[in-house]
Amino acid sequence: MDYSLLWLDWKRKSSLPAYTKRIVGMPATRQGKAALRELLNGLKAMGADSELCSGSDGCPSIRLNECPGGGEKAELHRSGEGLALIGSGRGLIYGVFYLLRHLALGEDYPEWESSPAYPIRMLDHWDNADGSIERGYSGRSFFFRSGRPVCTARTRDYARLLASCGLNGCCINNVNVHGSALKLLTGSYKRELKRIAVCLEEYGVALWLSVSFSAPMELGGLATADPLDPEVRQWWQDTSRQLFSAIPNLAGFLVKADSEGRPGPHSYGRSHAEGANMLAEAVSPFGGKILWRCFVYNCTQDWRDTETDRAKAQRDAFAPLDGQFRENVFLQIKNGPVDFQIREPVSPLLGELEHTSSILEFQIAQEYTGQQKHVCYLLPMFREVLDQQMGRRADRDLVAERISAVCAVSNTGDDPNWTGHDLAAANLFGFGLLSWDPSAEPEAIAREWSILTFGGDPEVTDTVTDILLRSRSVYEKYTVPLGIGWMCVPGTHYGPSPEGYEYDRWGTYHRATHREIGVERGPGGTGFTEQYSPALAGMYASKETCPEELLLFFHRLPFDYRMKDGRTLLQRIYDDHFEGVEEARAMSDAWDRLEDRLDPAVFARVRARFREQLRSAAEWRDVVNSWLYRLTLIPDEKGRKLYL
Ligand code: GCV
Repeated sequence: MDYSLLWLDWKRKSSLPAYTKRIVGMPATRQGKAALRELLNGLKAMGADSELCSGSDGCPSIRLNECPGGGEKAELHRSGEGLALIGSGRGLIYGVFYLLRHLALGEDYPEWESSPAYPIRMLDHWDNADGSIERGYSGRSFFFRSGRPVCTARTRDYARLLASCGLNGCCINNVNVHGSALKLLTGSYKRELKRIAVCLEEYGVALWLSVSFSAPMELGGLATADPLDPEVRQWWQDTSRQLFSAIPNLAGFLVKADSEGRPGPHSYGRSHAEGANMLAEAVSPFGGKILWRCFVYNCTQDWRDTETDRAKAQRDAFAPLDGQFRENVFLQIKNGPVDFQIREPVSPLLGELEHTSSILEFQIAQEYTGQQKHVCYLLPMFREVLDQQMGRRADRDLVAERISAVCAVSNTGDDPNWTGHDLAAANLFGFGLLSWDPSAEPEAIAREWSILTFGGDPEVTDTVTDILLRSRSVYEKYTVPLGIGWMCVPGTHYGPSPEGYEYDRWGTYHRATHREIGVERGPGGTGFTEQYSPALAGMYASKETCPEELLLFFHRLPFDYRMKDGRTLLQRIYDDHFEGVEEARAMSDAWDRLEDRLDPAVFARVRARFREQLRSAAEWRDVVNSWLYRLTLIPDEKGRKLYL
């Protein structure tokens, strides 16, 4: 095998509870059998001498009780000296992985009765048919090779990894559908897609496909893709019927329409609701769902236009359509109003929909957060989003309670360690756990992931957990603190370029002059704050009550603005950059001290990534600070060097 099994590489335990010796129960379904196999293999790897028995004969045992149906609930109960694991085939899979994880953590008798918070918990791959991955930082696609989908042993291990942390779906191709990926809808690749779907299905992972809105023209030879055109509707219905009947376990389509140049209903004067509903109608007879992305904004903005505010675009486009979507449509909403920056407020659209299902989209691919060369543990950010009270309802008002599903842009590729940076796998694992239970604690997740991945050496666990928990704020400090965002190199989005996007068309401006920086988004500015409930709008609109870490997202401020601790805004930005680099160095040093406690190959890989992180962090510090110095001619109060 040329890849690792990440946290599923169970480590040998010096002792295990007596009940691990006997396994009782013979699940009937394919998923139940997979659960049993995982249990036996997992226990064996941990050193248990388990046997499969027809009865417990009064001895402690693990009993698997498979219930009919396909629900996801899992129950784990004490039963005498042993354990009973109860669930459908899928439930047993989640229960077995939960049990194995807890045995690996050295925790005996985990009582557990759990259902996932959301019925859809998935990863979105931005994999292209040629094997490249848009915003991929860990090798090439393991779903596509030379223009065709492929199913390999890795597909199965991927399904195991997903199920083991509670995930139940993946969309295997890029939302920007081009090249031979277009043909995934036709008969050309049905055999391969079926193999992938069947493979994923064994672990309860559904297959999703991204589709192009203009497929009826690109593939069907029609003159239009107008969603109200009878021939177009028929084309989608026929295509969906053929696809769903050929591919079991196909859950539906993901669509990026009228976004960043992708085709969509607007070209025909139709609304997003008309576009999405037409597709929803086509997949509805097969239980299919449509995930319709809300990442819609003007990407050809003139930078001199100060009226248009990209942050406002999604709420403006979709809130008026609330209630117009069919019930099998989910609006897919990125966590922030702009685009996966290290710090953004929560998307106001998440507080708007009362009659439409939504799926919250995170990005664990670290496009703007260090591209898996920098360590950046994203779970604290995800929890902040899920825990945000939107101020729109008396109850069930948290984002976690308002959404109906969750997804994340995947950070995996065919690198032997799956995620490029070994520590980035914590984001994959953690996103899974959080999608099952949005109240899961980032610190507990980090600790668990570290133990499962590196073994139980407390020094390693404490150090790795500490690095992970500090990493987001460290990254934020040396890159774009205070919510300013977008100072990265255009196109690649790696490394600093403070004015890289300033005079471009993407609507992401900070408009810095020698006196001030930031976009005013309060009522006296673009009015973006008004998109929130009165409580949030008021908080963000005032400089005094706006959370400091978002100050420059919401406000345009002079460089001599006094922060709460008395420093000027400029000095705070200088300081953050210096501190961020020092804190990155401290994380790297802490890793170095683990040298004798880790597998040498893993240690060396992560050390090399830390070297690059330190180089890049220093570059960010020097480029941003010297740019600010040249603009303002105000030196650092502490007399540090501010120019390259
Ligand atoms: C898949 C950002 C990324 C694009 C991505 C887009 C999206 O703009 O840079 O690569 O396209 O988001 O989410 O659709």
